[in-house]
This record gives sequence, structure tokens and C-alpha cells, in this order.
Amino acid sequence: MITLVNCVAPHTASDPGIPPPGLLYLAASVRQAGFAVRLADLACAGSAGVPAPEDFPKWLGEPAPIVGFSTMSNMLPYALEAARCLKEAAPKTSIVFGGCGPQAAVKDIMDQFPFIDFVFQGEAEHTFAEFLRRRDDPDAWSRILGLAYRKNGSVQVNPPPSRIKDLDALPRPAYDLVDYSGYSDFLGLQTSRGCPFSCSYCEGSLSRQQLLATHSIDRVIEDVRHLHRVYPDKKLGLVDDTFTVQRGRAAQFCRQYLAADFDFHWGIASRVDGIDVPMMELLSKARCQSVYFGIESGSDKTLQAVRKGITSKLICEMVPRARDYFQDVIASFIWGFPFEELADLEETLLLAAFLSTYGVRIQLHLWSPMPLSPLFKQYQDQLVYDPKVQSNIVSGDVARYESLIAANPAIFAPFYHVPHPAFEQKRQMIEGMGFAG
Ligand code: B12
Ligand code: SF4
Repeated sequence: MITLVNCVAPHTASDPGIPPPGLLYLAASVRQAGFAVRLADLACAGSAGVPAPEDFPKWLGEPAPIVGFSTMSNMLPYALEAARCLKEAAPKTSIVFGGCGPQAAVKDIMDQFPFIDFVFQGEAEHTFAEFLRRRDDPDAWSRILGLAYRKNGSVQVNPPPSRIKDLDALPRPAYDLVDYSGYSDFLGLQTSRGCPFSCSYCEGSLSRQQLLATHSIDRVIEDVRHLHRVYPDKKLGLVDDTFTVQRGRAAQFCRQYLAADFDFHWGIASRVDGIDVPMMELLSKARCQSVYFGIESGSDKTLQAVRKGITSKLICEMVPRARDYFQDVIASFIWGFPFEELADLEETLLLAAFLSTYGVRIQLHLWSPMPLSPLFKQYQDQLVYDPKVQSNIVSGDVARYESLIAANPAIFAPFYHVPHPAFEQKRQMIEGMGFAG
């Protein structure tokens, strides 16, 4: 038996979000390899909230011999503390870490935290299943791609696996392991993995190789049919980085969706250069209700500097237009890039204000230095840790972890920031306009 734990940052527990797509894929592969699996999702900790790390072992109950933690960067401090407490309570348990949180600092994590037995890099459906088969044969570990382990006390980090190209060959995610009624209104479904763009602030770690791997539309429709049968009252959230990147494929999905006559409403993430009016019409006809656009900035200078590949003119054309077709349009912005001048932020806020007059929902995030992103590499020598200056990507009640974070910039980089011009003035401007950032 394997236990897979989906970690969430404690302060986000009031929003259970969607079941973790990556862990459902992983669980299905583990089962296919012949191992029983239990999913313990901290997002469903309920009204009691996420347990304090010392209460985590009790919350988890009897641990399986192998407990795998899935974490993003924002929940890494909590996950490490919870794992430490679990190891103290159940020393024979093997603790495995995976997910995007540990990816940039695998060796540092193994060096600093001896209670972590293994860390996996990258997509792990094949490699983790292989590890479970070879667990009792340490001589075989050096051949398992993506695995970090200890040999005679020293940490070994194997090369990462290459991207999985044939997604249809993976078993259907283990949807049956979760009770969807404990989550938000949305069911998550992945039709593709990765992204061919190269925005310099982004580290969608699977996307970094810029390879887009896709499920066939037939397979996606099969999964929708399954979910629709079991949870007819939910909505569908496609978790692809940019669903419309292959327009022909997106159109095929819409046509097959319409032909199947599902009454699910659904939502996607897209780019303003990845959508046009005919595509909007088709999406909306096929019951797509919500579109999330990564806009990032109102300043063309900034858009260029972060290699976004779009212009403020195109944003002004496409986003208001999207409101003609979709009930919910979200525009997400980032402020506080290290090279951002006050005038750049003014342009961002003006654009955000303009879009909000169309009923577009605005999100504004302080740039967070994501360690696998190209922009991070450029500024990693200038990282500063100040708990009062944190992006809402990672913020929350981290007081308990401050000394841990401050001592380990390589592991907790997204909690840091890089000083940039006129910071206080910018913050006041943002507050003055009523945006949270
Ligand atoms: C769906 C999604 C969500 C969902 C579900 C989250 C979840 N637990 O999966 C929701 C809506 C809840 C969510 C929330 C957030 N998200 Co989100 N999300 C995504 C998204 C779009 C897809 C994730 C996915 O399914 N990937 C595909 C699967 C196959 O990959 P995977 O999850 O990494 O899992 C594979 C491997 O990592 C590995 N693996 C994973 N876990 C484990 C565990 C073990 C033991 C092993 C061996 C292997 C292993 O095997 C899996 C199968 O191959 C990604 C973007 C992306 N491209 O990944 C962002 C992304 C993961 N999210 C991100 C962020 C920042 C957030 C938020 C912090 C945003 C916010 N400001 O609130 C919140 C955090 C919520 C919280 N509770 O704390 C960032 C994370 C960056 C980072 N380094 O941490 C990403 C990468 C987006 C980005 N480009 O910046 N998110
Ligand atoms: S920000 Fe979006 S479009 Fe840009 S590389 Fe990341 S996932 Fe792709």
C-alpha cells in the first residue's frame, strides 16, 4: 500500500479547489503496477483546517510503508515540517517528495532534510511505478530516471526523465479515489501537458522543455463522459496551460463535445494571441463559460522584456470581446518585475481598470522568483527575504517557517523578492485603486 498526500498551503484550506490531477494520474499508474494506493488530500481537511505539522501524523492515520508528498513551492515549508513529524512518529515509513515544489533544489532538500528518503523529478507515472517494483533493490536505483536517493550516506541525483509524449498510453486518472463533493464546483481535466511558449517568469516545470503533449480528443471525450455520468452537477475545469494553443484540436474538442450533448459548463486558460472571434463563438456554443487570460502587464516594454509575445493593443481588442461570449473572463497581471518602472505599473493599472469596466475579473500578483524560470536565473544573486514583501502566490501565515525560509534561499526562493524601483509607491498605488496585490 502507498499513501499519496496532496499538500496545500494551510491558509488556502478554506478553498478546496479541484482534486490534484497529477496525483490522480500517478495513483492510476501505481495501481496499474500492482500496488494499492490511498489518497490523503489536505485540501479536504474540512472545517478543522490543515492540521499543524505536529498533528499531521494523527490526521493521516496509519501510514503506508511509503508515503509520497506532492507539493508546490508555496506549501513546501509546511510539507517538510509535516514529513519531519511523520518520520518521528513512524520511523520505518519511507518518505518520498514529488511535484513542482522541490524540483529546483532536489539535492539541497535531500542534504538539509535527512528524513526525506527520496525525491522525484518530473513526470513520475513510469519512474515511480518502476521505483516501487525495485524498492528493495538499491543497486537498481541508479537506473531510475528522476530519482534522488542516498548511497552510503551521500545524495545521488539521477538525470530527469524525458517528457511523456503518449498521454493516451497512461491509464485514466484514478477519479474513483476522490469524493468530488468535497471540492469546489469544478472537476479538473487535463487534455494536454506543457506549453510551447517561453515567458521568462514562468516555470510550469513540466512545460520547461516547451513540449506540448496531448491526449487524443476521443480519449478526452471518454473521460468527460465518465465524469459527466458520475458528477452531472459539476462544471469542468480544463487544467491545460493554454487549451487553444492548437486551434484545430480545440475546435475538434468543441465539435465532439457538442455532438455528445453534455450539459456541463466548462472553463479554460488561454492567451490573447491564441484565440479569435470564430474560436470564441465555437467555445461558447460548446458551453465554455469561463476563460482565464495571462495578461501580465499593460506596458509593452514589460511584455517584451518577459517574452510574453503579446501587445497591449491585442489585449485591448480581445479581452473585452471575450466578455461578449463568456460569463466569466479573468485577466491575470503580474507587478514587481525587477526592471519595472513606476510608469510600467501605471500602464498595468490603467489597463486593469479599463478591462474591469467590461466586467472582467482582475487578478494582480506580485512577481515571485520561481527558481526554474529564466528570469530567476538572471536575478538570483539579488534575492531578499522580507516576510512583509511576499507574492500572493506564496503568502499566508508563514510566521512559523520564517527562520527555515530565511536560512535556505535555494529551497524557498519563491518566498523571496528582488528589490525594484519605487516599491512602496507602487504598493500604495495598487491599494489606492482597490486591487489586492
Ligand atoms: C491544476 C493546477 C492547480 C489546481 C490543482 C492543484 C494540484 N494539487 O494539482 C489548483 C486550482 C488547486 C491549483 C492551485 C494553485 N496553484 Co496551480 N496549477 C495547476 C496546473 C495548471 C496543472 C497542474 C497539473 O495537473 N499538472 C500536470 C501534472 C501531470 O503534473 P504535476 O501535478 O506536476 O504531477 C506530476 C509530477 O510532478 C509528479 N508528482 C507530483 N506529485 C508527486 C508526488 C510524488 C510522491 C511523486 C513521486 C511524484 C509526484 O508526478 C505527476 C504525474 O506526472 C499547474 C501548471 C502546470 N503546468 O503544471 C499549476 C501550478 C502547479 N500552480 C501553481 C500555483 C502557483 C498555484 C497556487 C499557489 C496559485 C495561487 N496563487 O493560489 C495555488 C496553490 C493552492 C494551494 N492549495 O496551496 C504553479 C506552481 C509553481 C510552483 N513552483 O509552485 C503552477 C506550476 C503554475 C505556474 N506555471 O506557475 N493549481
Ligand atoms: S505563462 Fe503561460 S503561456 Fe507563458 S510559458 Fe507559462 S504556461 Fe506558457
